[in-house]
Amino acid sequence: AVALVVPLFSGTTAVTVAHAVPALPAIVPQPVSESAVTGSGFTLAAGTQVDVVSTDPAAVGVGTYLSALLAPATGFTLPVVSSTQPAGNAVVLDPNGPSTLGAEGYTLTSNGSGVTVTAYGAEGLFRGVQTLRQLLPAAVESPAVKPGPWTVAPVQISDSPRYSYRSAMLDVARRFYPVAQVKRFIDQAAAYKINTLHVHLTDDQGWRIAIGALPNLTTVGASTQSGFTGGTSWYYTAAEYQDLVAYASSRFMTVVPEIDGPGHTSAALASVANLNCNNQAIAPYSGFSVGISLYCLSDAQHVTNVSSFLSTVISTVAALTPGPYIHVGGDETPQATASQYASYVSAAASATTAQGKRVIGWHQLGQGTLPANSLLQFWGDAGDRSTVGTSQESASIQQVRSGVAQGAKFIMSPSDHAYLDMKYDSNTPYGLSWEGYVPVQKAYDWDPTTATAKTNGNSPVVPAAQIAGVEAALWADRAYSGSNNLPTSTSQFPEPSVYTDYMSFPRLPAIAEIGWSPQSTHDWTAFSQRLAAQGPRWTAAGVNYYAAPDVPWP
Ligand code: TNX
Repeated sequence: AVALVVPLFSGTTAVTVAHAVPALPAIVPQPVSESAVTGSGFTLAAGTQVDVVSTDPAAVGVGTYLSALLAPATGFTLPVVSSTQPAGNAVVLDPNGPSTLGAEGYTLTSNGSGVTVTAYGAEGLFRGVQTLRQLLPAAVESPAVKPGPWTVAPVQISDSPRYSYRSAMLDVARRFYPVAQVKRFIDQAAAYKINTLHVHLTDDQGWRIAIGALPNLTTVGASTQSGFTGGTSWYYTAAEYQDLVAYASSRFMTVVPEIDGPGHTSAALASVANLNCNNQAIAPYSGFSVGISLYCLSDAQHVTNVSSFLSTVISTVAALTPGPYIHVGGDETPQATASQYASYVSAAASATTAQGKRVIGWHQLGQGTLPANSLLQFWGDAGDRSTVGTSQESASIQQVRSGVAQGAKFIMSPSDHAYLDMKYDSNTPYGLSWEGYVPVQKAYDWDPTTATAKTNGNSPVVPAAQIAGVEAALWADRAYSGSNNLPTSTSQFPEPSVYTDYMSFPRLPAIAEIGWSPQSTHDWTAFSQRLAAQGPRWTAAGVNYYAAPDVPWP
């Protein structure tokens, strides 16, 4: 840290200090350590080089990404060069830092003679570049040229994440998101150092990924959304999905595809007859209910049918997915007996491990036998609801306990804090409120290590060592309106970004900070001020955020 001594008084006369101690730049998520540096900072010019101290294509790619990121607002096309001995007066990206930084850690030094981001490889450089963005004026996020000057605030940062799994989920099943809209969300999430995109690809209201061997899944299963029927292309072709995966990877984000089951399966049951006990396909579903469907698992023949279906689907999806995980769902199956549920877990787990992938499931999956290295996603209530202590809550605790005992790691997405589809307050035009309202402070004020505590008499069910990270989940049951009053035709669809922006900003950055920043920095007042400084960035970028009343916007 650089000590700053600023005389506030000259003789006996109070003077206005022209160059006061700079407030630390407002960065979200809060870095591990951040200290002020004296001086005026480094101002980018048209010829400023982005100097990557490596020829590794991934590291050079981060340089190219940074140059492209800065181009629209600055009007500069900063040249990206690779040198072994950077000359200063540049933005230096050095991937040759010590291994102690880990895959995602970085240091960032910015002063009058330049900016240096040092990491142990390209991924850490990318995370550091997201911090660098926030050291520039808000207008840098503008898609059109702005006047500048483009001065990087002087600061010294050393940073690395609390958790390695920091995810955001899109429910493309209830509301179909065109590829461009998913990419937009990827960019928004990456800015807050989210490193995983969970895509909820299947549900009652739609099946969104082409499976070549089962064409009905898209001709029939993709024709509906929540509230709408008649679609012909509400799904991703294999090439579109691969394009999404590649785009996410360019933002150092892993895609986790979810094929939900054995419930939430009306789209599959409408497409593939032998998944139904009477071997008759059901009608496609476009309503708003949950807990309404189940694969037939009540006799050996149908268990075989379901297993074979899952093998086909999961092998197809796994082949398109470089990431290590397949999410097999497992939530909300009120009609399943214990043995039917166990058959599902077994079939889904074998189909997944057969592809060399790791299983993720909603925490209900803990009831079944999990393969080694599985992850469970806790979506229960972290706290203060009237169902605490009821049979529903204790069933949840048993499922979580069973997962813990099997060695599963947990992704924490407690619905009363991390569900971005919950309304902020009674005026929120979209979303649901079954878990109560989730104002920004509530999205921020929780800790993963105690998220299962209040469901268990204040003692956490998941040991800290078994927590892999966090997820912000943006369900889309009510992506058009909070009621069933929908536009009357699909031509009146607002872009998904209208909903996504409003529900995610400012709460997604709150969950991102829970995942990244040390618990010792957790402080609502400080966070709300740093969050407020993001508002002008979202305005510049055209993000339709909610100017929540609990945040002191500038
Ligand atoms: C519960 S959470 C669901 C989803 C809904 C969501 C709406 C979970 C695993 N299942 O099917 O979309 O509530 O808030």
